[in-house]
Amino acid sequence: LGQEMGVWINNSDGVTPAIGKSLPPGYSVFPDYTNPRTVEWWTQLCLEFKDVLDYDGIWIDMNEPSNDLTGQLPGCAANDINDPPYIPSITDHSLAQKTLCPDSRTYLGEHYNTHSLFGWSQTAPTFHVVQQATGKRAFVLSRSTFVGSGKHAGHWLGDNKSQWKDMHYSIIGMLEFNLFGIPFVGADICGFSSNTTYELCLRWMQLGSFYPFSRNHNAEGNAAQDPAVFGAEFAKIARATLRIRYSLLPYLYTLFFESHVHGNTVVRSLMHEFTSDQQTHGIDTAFLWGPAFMVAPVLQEGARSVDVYFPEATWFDYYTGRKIPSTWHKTYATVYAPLNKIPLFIRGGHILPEQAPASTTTKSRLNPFGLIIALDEHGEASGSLFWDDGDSIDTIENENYFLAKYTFSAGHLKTEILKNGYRGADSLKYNKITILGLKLRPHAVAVNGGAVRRDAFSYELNGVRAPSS
Ligand SMILES: *[C@@H]1O[C@H](CO)[C@@H](O)[C@H](O)[C@H]1NC(C)=O
Ligand SMILES: *[C@@H]1O[C@H](CO)[C@@H](O)[C@H](O)[C@H]1NC(C)=O
Ligand SMILES: CC(=O)N[C@H]1CO[C@H](CO)[C@@H](O)[C@@H]1O
Repeated sequence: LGQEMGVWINNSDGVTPAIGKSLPPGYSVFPDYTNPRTVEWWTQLCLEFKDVLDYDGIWIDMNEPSNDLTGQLPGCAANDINDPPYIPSITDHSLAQKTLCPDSRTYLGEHYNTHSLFGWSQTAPTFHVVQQATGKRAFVLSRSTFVGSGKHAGHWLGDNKSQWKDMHYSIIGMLEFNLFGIPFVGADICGFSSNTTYELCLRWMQLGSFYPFSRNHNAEGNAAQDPAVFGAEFAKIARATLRIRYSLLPYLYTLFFESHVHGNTVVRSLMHEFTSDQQTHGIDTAFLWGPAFMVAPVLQEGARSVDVYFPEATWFDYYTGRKIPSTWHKTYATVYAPLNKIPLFIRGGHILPEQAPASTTTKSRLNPFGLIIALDEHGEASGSLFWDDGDSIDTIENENYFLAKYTFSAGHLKTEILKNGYRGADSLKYNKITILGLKLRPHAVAVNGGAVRRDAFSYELNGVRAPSS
């Protein structure tokens, strides 16, 4: 059909298709998504494929476009466009390396000019056809992206290796892609090529639990690396870390709402939040979810502690809720991180919505909500919650969502409903409100003026827990 419709990238003659080698077993042609005819062809095939396999989303790969040969058959002609005066420092010093010859013809012009747009041009049509085929919000994952791709797809950081330095680089890649406007990003957890090890994979499961796009992915022929394969202890640790991710999903989802509407980053560097603190500028070993949640993973083999930099702010240990001593501010502090723990911190001044996790989000989204209220030095905090049905199209444009703003001040939590357009939120409850950083002993708690029973709240002062009576 593609041949009949003339949708391939052509050789420089403009009529014969470029033939290279992508995935095995045979030779490949390369659809030219800059051509409107190709979009028609692709749309038709994706719609038909829905009847073969009932998909929710489409993962588009090898779309650099990637080719196992240097240029298509029989190789690139010697001319100025294939061998321009300047070639960046790339493998084989050839622009055709692992792709097509620069003088190949696409609808929008020579491949020399459109190469970086191959993945981008495939992304929007894929997004639209997934929505057409499923009637739901599309999930598209693309290996090749360009400016603007974030509107239609997420991205994984490509074929990394199961090695400690690649795990570290993944933080840099994730921070960069958030600046590029492609916030739904992550690397292949435990590494893609070569065999992983128990400890690397465990530390990567912990870090990867906090990638916006969180996926353990392996190359064919490697030793298995899924979280169940290393035994019960490993599985228990991976499960615990993933449950933290899933319990904070309402916070993460709200950050995605803000990114979608205002262009904010979802994951950001410490520099992004503490710009005037020069010591934060070089930090690529820790990162934040939005303004308020710091992840400081272990990135070295054998390490059982992490040196964490705490910018000037109130910080709480996520696990204990205890305040980080102010003597640790603006300096690196050594934080204990045994194999079963990834250091996590909450920044005072912020309110994070949470929800009890479950094995799928279909189930967890019915669970009660909670709030983590982390107070700043003035005893204040604020935050918000965006909530909708999770998979219908254009809920923001159609105002089918719930949006609440929380403020805590002088011992009072106030919730303002800014948008009340999602009926599914009506039946949801809060069952746990955690306040970190209270300076005085709470004598009583009231909700909308009505006293809360003494056995429904407990508190801890100076590390001593007062039993609920
Ligand atoms: C490629 O060649 C086909 C004929 O094989 C033609 O229909 C199509 O328009 C050509 N496309 C480009 C971009 O040259
Ligand atoms: C990786 O593990 C697989 C499966 O256990 C094994 O066949 C392969 O030889 C290993 N590769 C290396 C480089 O050790
Ligand atoms: C070997 C390899 O391709 N490593 C890549 C893994 O992913 C990071 C980004 O997360 C790249 O920077 C590496 O080049």
